[in-house]
Amino acid sequence: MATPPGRGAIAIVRVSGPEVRAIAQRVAPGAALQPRLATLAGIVDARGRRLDEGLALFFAAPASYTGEDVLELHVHGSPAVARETLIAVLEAGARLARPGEFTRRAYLAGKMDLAAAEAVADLIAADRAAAARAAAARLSGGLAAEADALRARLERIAEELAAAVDFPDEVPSPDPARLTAEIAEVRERCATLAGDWERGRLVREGLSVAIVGPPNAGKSSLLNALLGAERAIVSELPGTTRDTLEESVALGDGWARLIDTAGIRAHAGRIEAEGIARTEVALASAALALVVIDASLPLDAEARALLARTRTRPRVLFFNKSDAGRAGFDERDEPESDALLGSTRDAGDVEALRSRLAGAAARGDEPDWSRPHLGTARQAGAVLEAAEALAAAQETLRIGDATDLIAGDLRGAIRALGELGGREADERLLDAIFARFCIGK
Ligand SMILES: Nc1nc2c(ncn2[C@@H]2O[C@H](COP(=O)(O)OP(=O)(O)OP(=O)(O)O)[C@@H](O)[C@H]2O)c(=O)[nH]1
Ligand SMILES: [Mg+2]
Repeated sequence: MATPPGRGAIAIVRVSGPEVRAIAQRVAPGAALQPRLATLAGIVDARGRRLDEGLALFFAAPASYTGEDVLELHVHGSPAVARETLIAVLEAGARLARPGEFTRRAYLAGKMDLAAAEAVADLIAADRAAAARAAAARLSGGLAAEADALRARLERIAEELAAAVDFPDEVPSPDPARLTAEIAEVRERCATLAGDWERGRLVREGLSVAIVGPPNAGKSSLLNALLGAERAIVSELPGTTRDTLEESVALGDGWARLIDTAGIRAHAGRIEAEGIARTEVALASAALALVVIDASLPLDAEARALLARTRTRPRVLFFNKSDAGRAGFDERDEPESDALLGSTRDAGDVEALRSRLAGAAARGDEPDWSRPHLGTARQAGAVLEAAEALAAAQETLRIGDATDLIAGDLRGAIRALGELGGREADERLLDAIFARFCIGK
């Protein structure tokens, strides 16, 4: 099924492979299998019963999405008709596609590189316009071309080095200053890719905000207030939230993923301690910390410790429960002078906090999607690996070691860039990538 389950104007069943013509003759006997021509045809099941009248659209190999013969049957969008059509196609000799199998075949047929295939999955998964724009720009395959170009430059250097080692009398040793400059240029391009990836992350995933603070400070209440929904359990008992809980919320032009966490305290039971460990992970990986402190109580050692250790990172401070007092707020130190004082129960206070968060979310502007950019953590990992290997090569050259000693690092970078362009993908990697596709793609 190429269309989602449910009722709609049309439903599309798609078949790909060498048997497509034979299958078409069984399920849509009247269809003219002329490439790219939609014809009206009766759709029949294995017993010859007419299921529907629909459009048959045929693509002849290799000019199709998968590079194989492809047939699309467009039937009326009733779940029953769609299902019967699918069964008819299966009875005629097809089998169900595995997740992402159409795109996997397209990749294996050389129709697209791996980065473009991953962009297809991202495009389908995109739920915001900016994320869709980013994925759509990657369909054209600029990333693989960029990776190949960088790889080719490194390969030239590696060959030059090898020649100088193999034929020391004929081939002069390459000039280290020139090598350094060339490697620096490739590394620079890797750094641009990595930088765009970080900025693009904000667009794709939203700003990640970890709501942290001592138990009972009102973190879950704040999550609910920002969402406008009673999503998290709130109670007067400290230690209510045990596990992290994540919800998305629109923030000005951008959006954020708010992560409610278990309150941090030293003496916690076993389950609560496990929750606090998760809080630490959330805090470490979030772009922004939203630190919530009970303003009505004097600052205790734990609150002070949390304030101190979040000073060096992007954070927004909210002293809560202002309706009950402000002793803690008044005791705060100079680095906390920009903290907000308010209450989760006051709509105006929540709005003030929301605009403070929106300021942080908007700070990331959309990268220029027209230049090659990374789309997945896997690709970012490959770029970082290449950049690290190049940095090591640069360092070797800087301390004046023999130039041929950088050959190993160059090879590492070449391999990583090969992976980035999808040239060195093995079965396991392909399985992992295509597993996140939906069935009909
Ligand atoms: N007076 C007052 N009480 C509040 C305010 N916000 C939350 N509370 C109360 O504080 C208590 C704790 O709220 P929670 O939101 O569960 O606090 P938490 O930080 O998530 O707590 P843990 O999950 O246990 O770490 C509840 O009884 C809330 O009703 C506020 O602005 N003013
Ligand atoms: Mg809570």
